[in-house]
Amino acid sequence: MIVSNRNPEIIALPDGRLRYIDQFLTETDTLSHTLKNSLDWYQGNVHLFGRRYQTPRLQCWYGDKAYTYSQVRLPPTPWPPLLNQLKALIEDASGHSFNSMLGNWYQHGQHNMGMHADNEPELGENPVVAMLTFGTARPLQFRHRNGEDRFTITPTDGSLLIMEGPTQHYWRHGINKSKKVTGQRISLTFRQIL
Ligand SMILES: [Mn+2]
Repeated sequence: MIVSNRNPEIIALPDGRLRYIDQFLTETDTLSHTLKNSLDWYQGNVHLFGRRYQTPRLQCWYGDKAYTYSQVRLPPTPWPPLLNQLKALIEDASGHSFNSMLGNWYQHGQHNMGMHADNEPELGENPVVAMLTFGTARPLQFRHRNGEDRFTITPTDGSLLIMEGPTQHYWRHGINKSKKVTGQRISLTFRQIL
């Protein structure tokens, strides 16, 4: 595993801050193949208005502490060595520490992620989320809670995107369905649970 770029592009949003590192990792084909085969992927459920729906993507979870996400409690799960290596690289590049990772696997264009903020209380005052992307680039939409400001970034294969500062207070983010997308995307989102 080789880090090829460490120079972040700093994106100052109103009430938010992103750092984006294009081509952070090389050899992404091998990595993404290993992640698909070795991580414990499952199709989760979300609870909305008293009903249960299948999550429109596969997920996996690794963490030192339990995490409650969309009203589902995820128990502590030990880290595979590869994830530990990736975590160390991201900690080094970002200057933040992480103790958990939520993975998302979008297998086709109908897999998506609704608009949300990663603002669960156990993520602390200003949650930091560091997102590694593998495979097909899909637009990540940001919408400010003021209903006016919008921003779109399309993280490419091997990139690292860090969301930090007050971003999760003021902005929601999500990935839309797309009829044009045929390839697959994996994102690994590292967090710190207090
Ligand atoms: Mn998120």
